[in-house]
Amino acid sequence: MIDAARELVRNAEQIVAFSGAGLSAESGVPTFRDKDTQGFWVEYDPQKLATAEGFMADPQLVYDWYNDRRRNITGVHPNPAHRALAARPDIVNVTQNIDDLLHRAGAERVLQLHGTLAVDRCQAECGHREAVELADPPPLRACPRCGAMLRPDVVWFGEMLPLDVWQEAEVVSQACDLMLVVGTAAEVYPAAGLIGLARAGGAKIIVINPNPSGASALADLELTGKAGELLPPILEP
Ligand code: BJW
Repeated sequence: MIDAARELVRNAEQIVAFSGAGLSAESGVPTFRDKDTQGFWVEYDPQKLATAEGFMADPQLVYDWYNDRRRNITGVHPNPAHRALAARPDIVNVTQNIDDLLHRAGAERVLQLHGTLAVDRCQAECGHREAVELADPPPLRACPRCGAMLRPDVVWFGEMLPLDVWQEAEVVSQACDLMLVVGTAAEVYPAAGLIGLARAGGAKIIVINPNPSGASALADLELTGKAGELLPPILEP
């Protein structure tokens, strides 16, 4: 299987790596839906923590949860999967992850579909944004421009993905001839729809995941295992 994957990689002209929480799991960042690795949604209610309604109902709870995640991320490091992707500047990374581990590994092209922990923005969408120190994030506070609450610059359920990032992700997914689908349950849309888009455009699909996922049915090759163990041998020259 690894040899077959290496062959597909060797023959590809444009590769997109579409990733999810499983990419950062071996760094110690919890996933969302895994029962065996204490996924966030096993313990917490996504309606309370990952919706605008949840934030408006209890902004302190939601903001504190994201600040905990910000601090946790500063204590972890890119794993071999991040480094293998970063070592290939020809690969476009389209990720659902809001951490900075691909960047820290040195990846040059990273499209973050669901935003980033490193920025706060105005919940009332007045346009104000500010960078946040991940190791020492600020407390919940009002927007200096309009007085509404500031919130993490991430995409919650029911919200649109950042249009420029989404459009670029659509273009590269349609144009690629190989998509590596790494560490995602492929259940959240519209992000998961990029896999079908790539396939419809003629791309081969390699799925890397220890478990079956929403991408399994679209896979030309499904490698069962951890990203940190499988990606380095597949991507190394
Ligand atoms: C490993 C591993 C190892 C473990 N190696 N692998 C079409 C159909 C159905 C529903 C919808 C639809 N279109 C829209 C929807 C609604 C909704 C949705 O998709 N719901 C589904 C859950 C049913 N989508 C939305 O609301 C989106 N917005 C939208 O559609 O706007 C349009 C609109 C707006 C307004 C009006 C009208 C239209 C927005 C979705 C935003 C998702 N946000 C979150 C939180 C972001 C911030 C944060 O991080 O806190 O994004 S939810 C959460 O899920 C997070 C993730 O990015 C996302 C994906 O999760 P992921 O990465 O797949 O993680 P897991 O945990 O699920 O899976 C991990 C995988 O790794 C597993 O498979 C493991 O096996 C594997 N793994 N260790 C490799 N070592």
